[in-house]
Amino acid sequence: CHGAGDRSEEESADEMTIFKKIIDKEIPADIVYEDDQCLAFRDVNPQAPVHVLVIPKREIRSLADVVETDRELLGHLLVVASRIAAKLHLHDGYRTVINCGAHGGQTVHHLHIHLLGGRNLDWPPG
Ligand code: DGP
Repeated sequence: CHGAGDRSEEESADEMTIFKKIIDKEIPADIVYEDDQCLAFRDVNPQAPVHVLVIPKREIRSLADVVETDRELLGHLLVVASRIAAKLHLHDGYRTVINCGAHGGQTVHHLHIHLLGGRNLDWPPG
């Protein structure tokens, strides 16, 4: 998922990610939820009226890097996304997305779930 062909416009492979800096509170974010395992905050470049990113506090580069022992954490991220959607009144529905690697359009190499809602979303994505 992040081999030699992977290119990122925002980050090189081994740098500390911007999301790690948000977790460490080195840079500000509009945080909507936090617990010991994860953090959720508003996307700086929202693609819908509600656009929240749910991330694990542990650094996992992408969905391609998850292993069996990540099962509980990954499930927790989805449960949190569901709770945030309810809290933000997305009663008409919403979408969760995980971009992975170059073809998936991943630009930040720290696993994250996009939670998008508040408008009718098109399908399929571009
Ligand atoms: P992706 O393309 O799936 O890797 O999405 C990365 C998202 O992260 C993108 O929608 C913009 C968002 N983002 C990038 N930098 C920052 C930041 O510093 N703060 C916040 N809140 N969001 C960011």
